[in-house]
Amino acid sequence: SDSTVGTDVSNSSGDLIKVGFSQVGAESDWRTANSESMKKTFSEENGYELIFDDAQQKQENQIAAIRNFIQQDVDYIVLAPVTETGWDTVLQEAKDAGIPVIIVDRMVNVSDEGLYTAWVGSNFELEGKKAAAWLDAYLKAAGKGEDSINIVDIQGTIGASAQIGRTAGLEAGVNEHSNWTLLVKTTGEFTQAKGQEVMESLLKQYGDKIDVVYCENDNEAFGAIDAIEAAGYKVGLDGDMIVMSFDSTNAGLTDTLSGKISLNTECNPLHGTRVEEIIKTLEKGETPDKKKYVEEEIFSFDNSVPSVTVDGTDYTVTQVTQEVID
Ligand code: GYE
Repeated sequence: SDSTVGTDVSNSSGDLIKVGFSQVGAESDWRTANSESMKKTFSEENGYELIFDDAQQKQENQIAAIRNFIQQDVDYIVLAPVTETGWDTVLQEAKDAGIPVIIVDRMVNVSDEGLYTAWVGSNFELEGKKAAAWLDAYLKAAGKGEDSINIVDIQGTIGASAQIGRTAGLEAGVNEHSNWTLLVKTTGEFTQAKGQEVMESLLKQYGDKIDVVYCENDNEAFGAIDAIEAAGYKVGLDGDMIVMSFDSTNAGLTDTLSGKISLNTECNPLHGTRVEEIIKTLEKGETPDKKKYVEEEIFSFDNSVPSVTVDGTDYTVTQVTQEVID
């Protein structure tokens, strides 16, 4: 919740806390909601000066932004990393400057975990496993458990934790089913335009052999659905192809309600107050959790699968309604 918004956390001298936030870009609806959440929390009235940098999906821009934050002597650096690798040098520079680095959303893969203070975000592999478990349960409930199923994976930005985890979750599911075939994995870069472009070429290559289109975010799903419909096929559980997606943005859930997206696995973007909690903990001289996962739901068009089990834990599947979207 946003319950901490409005709390004054200015430090004792009355100065604003200076936060440099290096954001990935503006590639998706999820990202827009995430940027809004950060801006809302790190406002002047809440006691912050926010330096917001949009890296346009380029790591080199993020590295330049971090160096700039160091030069401006910010109190905290917040990084939403585009990909996992390649951060050691610049994070060492921040550490040498004595500036705590908080990682949000995707993770970094660094040689020394001491190069960042804390991370908060989603368990992307769990998201992928939930989606695969739903597909298994849905097909069985529909009497298609033994059918041969051809899947295409429209991946996110290659090397991003959200891509790595969601692809791995699907692959684990495919490995458990001798009747599932992963025809191809190809990136849609988490954007609608690329999702559409990629789907157009997949349709040319595989046509109606495709049973399931596993899109690693909502925007890719929007593009893929446009391509599928333009090619004359019907999306949905009673159609030619099942489209699965991640994020559960408003527009994504609207397409889930209409049945165009059959399953939407939530990824929560409202990290502003979560990052603020880490900063407040540090301001008190206390140690925040090194890694913190956000809890997330699963939304489906129909109610044939009430819950899924992943690694021994049950997760409720909620049939989407207009109230859920509102
Ligand atoms: O799923 C996608 C966005 O890293 C969780 O990035 C984030 C992903 C999200 O572009 O829509």
